Amino acid sequence: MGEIITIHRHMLDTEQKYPHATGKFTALLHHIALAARIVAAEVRRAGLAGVIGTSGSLNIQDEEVQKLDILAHETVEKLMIESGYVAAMASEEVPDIIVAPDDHRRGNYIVNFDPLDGSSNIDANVSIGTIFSILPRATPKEVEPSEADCMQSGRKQLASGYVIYGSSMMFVYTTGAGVQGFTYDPTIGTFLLSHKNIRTPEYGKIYSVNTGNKKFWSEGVRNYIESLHDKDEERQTPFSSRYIGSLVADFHRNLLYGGIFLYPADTKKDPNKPKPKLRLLYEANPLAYVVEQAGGKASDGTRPIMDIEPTELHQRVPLFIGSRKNVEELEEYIRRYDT
Ligand code: AFP
Repeated sequence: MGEIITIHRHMLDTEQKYPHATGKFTALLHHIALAARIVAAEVRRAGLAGVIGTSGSLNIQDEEVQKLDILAHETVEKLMIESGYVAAMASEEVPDIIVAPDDHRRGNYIVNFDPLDGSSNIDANVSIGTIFSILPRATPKEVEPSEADCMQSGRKQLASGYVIYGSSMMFVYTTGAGVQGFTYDPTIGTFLLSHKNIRTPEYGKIYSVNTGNKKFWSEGVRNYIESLHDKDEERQTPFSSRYIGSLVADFHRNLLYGGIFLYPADTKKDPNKPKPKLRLLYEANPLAYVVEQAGGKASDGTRPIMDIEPTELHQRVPLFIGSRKNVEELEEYIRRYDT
């Protein structure tokens, strides 16, 4: 039997060694893990409690909101505020930033999160997840936190990660010193270190993309995907196609097995203006930090995701993420055909 390391012990032992990891930072991470356990309980009870299904309203991305999205959002928001370590938050589910009350509960960290990613999969019992990004406060303490605090580039992240509610629940995160994965043990009620220092393969043979959008992609992306179907021993093609439609689940599988996840911009809605779908602050940036820390790469096709200076709170970006060499190959196709 290997050494049993709880998430609590790991965070205390490891994170305290880093300059930005104060006790408060570690405690904030604990509150995120706690929020995940509460959300997981709701996800598991969903069928029984009758909360599955759409609530009928639209979120600010014009997508149908499901009840669990709202529950997950409220759980994360409440725990972050009650932790006393957060100044402001941005969530996929609300149009404006959430500012912590100006009392003992206002801290100095910023948390951007997608409370329940892949929620359109809930009814089919497919894996879904929570994604988070932790930043330092950008504005001085003396002023009210503002959008500028949430709209920082990915390079400013202090920590990021995700929780996956799948056949088992996992908490995967980085604070800039590698990527650690913990699996929840329901018999003792805690996360245990199961995936120490995750490294993603340099090159993988899986590609994940919604090929239903193929006609609406750029020539570079179309040609790249086509090339993955050809037989080429050197490139190890044809690749295997795997697409769940739940970013956390698709990303997590590729992180472990190697490959590339793509959500390119497409002209489905406007033939003259390619539009991306995924959000920079609480989807692309946190996963980009994780993948870079695991030796992989995240790009919008021409530049690293984490170098993008945000211009909108709910900004969308093309996302190409996974094994380093796969992402570089894709970038080469974009350079050759789209620029
Ligand atoms: P939902 O949270 O609305 O289900 O969106 C999920 C998501 O943002 C991301 O998790 C998936 O990778 C992507 O959308 C799937 O989008 P398509 O259904 O357009 O392929």
